[in-house]
Amino acid sequence: GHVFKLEDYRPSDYLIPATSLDFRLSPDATHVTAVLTIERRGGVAVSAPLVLDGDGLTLLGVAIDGHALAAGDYEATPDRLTILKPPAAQRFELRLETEIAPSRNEALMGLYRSNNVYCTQCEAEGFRRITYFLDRPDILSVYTVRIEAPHNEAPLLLLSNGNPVERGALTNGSHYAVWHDPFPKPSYLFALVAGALGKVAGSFTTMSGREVELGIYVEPGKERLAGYAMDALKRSMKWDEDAFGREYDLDVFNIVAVSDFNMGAMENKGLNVFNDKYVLADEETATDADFANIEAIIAHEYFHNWTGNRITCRDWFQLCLKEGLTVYRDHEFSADQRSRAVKRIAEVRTLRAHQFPEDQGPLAHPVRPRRYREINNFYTATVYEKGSEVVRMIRTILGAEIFRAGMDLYFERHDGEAATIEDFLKVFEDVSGRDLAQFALWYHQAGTPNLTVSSSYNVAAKAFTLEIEQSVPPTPSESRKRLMHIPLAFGLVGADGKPVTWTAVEGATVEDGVIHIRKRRHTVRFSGVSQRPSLSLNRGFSAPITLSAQQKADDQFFLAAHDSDAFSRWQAFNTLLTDALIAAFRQILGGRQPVFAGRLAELAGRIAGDEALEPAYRALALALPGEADIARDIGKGIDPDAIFAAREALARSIAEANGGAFSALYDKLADKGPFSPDAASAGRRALRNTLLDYLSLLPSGAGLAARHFNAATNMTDRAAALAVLAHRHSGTAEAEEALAAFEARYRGDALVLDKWFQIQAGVPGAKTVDKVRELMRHPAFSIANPNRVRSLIGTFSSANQTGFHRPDGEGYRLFAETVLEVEKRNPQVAARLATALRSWRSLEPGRQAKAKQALLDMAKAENLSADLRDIVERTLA
Ligand code: B3K
Ligand code: ZN
Repeated sequence: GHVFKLEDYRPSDYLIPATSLDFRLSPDATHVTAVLTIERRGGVAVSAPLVLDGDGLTLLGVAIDGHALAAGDYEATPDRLTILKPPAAQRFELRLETEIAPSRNEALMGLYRSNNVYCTQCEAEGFRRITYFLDRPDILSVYTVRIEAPHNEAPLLLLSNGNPVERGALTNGSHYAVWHDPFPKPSYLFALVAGALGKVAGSFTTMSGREVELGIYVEPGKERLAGYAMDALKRSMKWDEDAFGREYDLDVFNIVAVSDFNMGAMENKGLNVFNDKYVLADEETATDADFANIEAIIAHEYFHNWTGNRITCRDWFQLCLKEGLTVYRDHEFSADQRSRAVKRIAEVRTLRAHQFPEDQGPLAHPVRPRRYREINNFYTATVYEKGSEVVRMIRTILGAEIFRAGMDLYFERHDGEAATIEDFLKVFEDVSGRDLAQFALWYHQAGTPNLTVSSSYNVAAKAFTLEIEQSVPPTPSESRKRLMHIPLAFGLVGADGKPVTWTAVEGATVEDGVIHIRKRRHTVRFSGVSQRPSLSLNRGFSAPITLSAQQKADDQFFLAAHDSDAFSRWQAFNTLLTDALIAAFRQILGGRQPVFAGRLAELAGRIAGDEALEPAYRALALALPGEADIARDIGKGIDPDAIFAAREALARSIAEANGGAFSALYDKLADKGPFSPDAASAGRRALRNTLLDYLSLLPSGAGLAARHFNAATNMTDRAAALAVLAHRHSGTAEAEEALAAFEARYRGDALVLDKWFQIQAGVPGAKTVDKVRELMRHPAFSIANPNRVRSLIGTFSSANQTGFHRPDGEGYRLFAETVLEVEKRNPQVAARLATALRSWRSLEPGRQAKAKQALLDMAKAENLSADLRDIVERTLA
């Protein structure tokens, strides 16, 4: 396939200042008339052909300025329309008629039908499946959209971007609506929705006193499940005014929930389209994690109105300009709405679980890539999550006030434009007077930097010295790396837990608790240090790096109990757990029984019972590193069965040492009073469910989990108990009964049954492959629905280490078969699934060979889509 390169960017010869679309909707033959005002850019030769993008289109007619074109005046294929000799006038009107079949669109890109509702998904290149266009983000156009549909096809509702202009009934049994969006936007932000949907209405008064009408549209009958999303939307609108001075700009803001969607949600101007999983919630059907995700994704899409829509991207290489920045904004929002410390720990866990393996494997790419074959494969953890960390580092380096001034300048300078990462960095250079050239490598260079740190204390000289060395491991096509600017937040902690002071420092710039690493090696010497401190490093996870610190276990234990930085305190305990797990893994491989230091379980007990700590924090601290986390930290020669055994052994040793205390605390934390999804209540449930997980390992643990399941009054507790039963007591009567009860209770509720699929796909061990095969034949399963596929196959391949990596390769075989089956309909979802094999080279040789075979089997399949081919070939390279 074609390789797109950043350096090949050049502005288009033609612009499209205005676009008028007329849809006559019909499931099998939707008629689209596009009237495009085309403008030749100044200086471009009159002879320059106008080349428009298409994708599988049927052209019915083409006219310029009212005259149908003759056969020799244009060339049309399903994927391209070339106007060979455009008029000499600088401006002309191009009229196109195309016909499309939404009902047969299973790729869920462009215009499709979900549950009898027409909807669109245009990012990144779906608009060209609707009409021929200059389908690139730097072509900004003002859209007017008319939608017409028979009443029985799309009763009630006809929506598009912008403000409603007009609507009415026609004599032929159809009705129509006209929408106008005054803000010029790229085609990827176009949206249309039509169908029978229920509405939840709300309103928001903006900071300047304008009234905005809010609408959330859901499947009729599900309106009462949209209340939380509506509340999250209002809080998001307020927060963006308070935190960034950003006001909403249209008269209406609509959100539509659909049940077939390739990702989480989409920020179309004034008309966000959501996967219903991220809208619908009540305590009976949604977990606390679901509530938190809904809040975060509603916020994320809303925040795109400024970071993405008002200021968009010049080209798709700049994707992180909108995504990394908007993730940063939604992280800050959630931190303000909930607990900042807990949110930060959860973010870092996600980054390490998803971005680190990407950065350390064959799919590694810079936050701003320079090459792609299929842009849909670059909506990655690197672009999103690492992209957010890079913005966070800018704030760390400049300070909150200058950062805000930079953001203000960004909005002022680039409103209405399609911008670049260089534009973004320039505003911060301009407001701060600093040179960010070295910092910019965070955008340009792939790979997770590592810092090796050792420290020494000289009593006589009262000097504390750090030896710091940076390295960036090589990544595909980038073997030599340049030195990065790494803002390393730190603290020196005294024996009383208080900060240790120093009088002078040399060897690096140190400002506001941050050491600025810019060279390969720094010897940082603090003088006037009156006692040997414990060293707290990368506080708040100030930089997305790995640390190889020669820290004594005693210091880690001390920091795990006393560090004033909540993140680092969590990190210290997590590092102790990881070290113990890696040692146990090696003992198991060596045929020995793992042994754990008693003080680890003791500290776990102390953290669990520490009333000074938030319950949510305690829950996160007690959650052992996941099997994939442990595998990543081990790095190579991975035997998932040995990792599983090590983790179970540690969990058991913690449970056995703390049984009585955990049990008492478990009883004390039982929910009293009515359900509330707020962060504090969710934190108590999280802690109690974490304790249940430990207690279930003790005698009569299955009975306890079954009681928990039966007594549950909300989905958080019910799903947690079901997971404990299915994962730890698989095959027992208690587990079987609970699974059956859950299925019976939620029969007919596809979104909730996804949890049932997910839990079963996650059951550790060799038997799960067959169970997954069986569940694929369950009436609630559908290979055409992305949520179903992700719940069953996605969970199995990315969250079940022992099941997926079954030594005989049966898990990989099922996986490869299913990915190919999915890809016949939906290449994008198939390609995303396929990334589950990205770390295949870190497996032990036997599994490695079988995983490779599965990749080769996929590679040689016939008619492979560009999406899947790109992932499979890069993974094998
Ligand atoms: N911008 C969309 C993602 C589109 C993915 C296209 N393959 C959602 C978001 O990040 O907000
Ligand atoms: Zn986004």
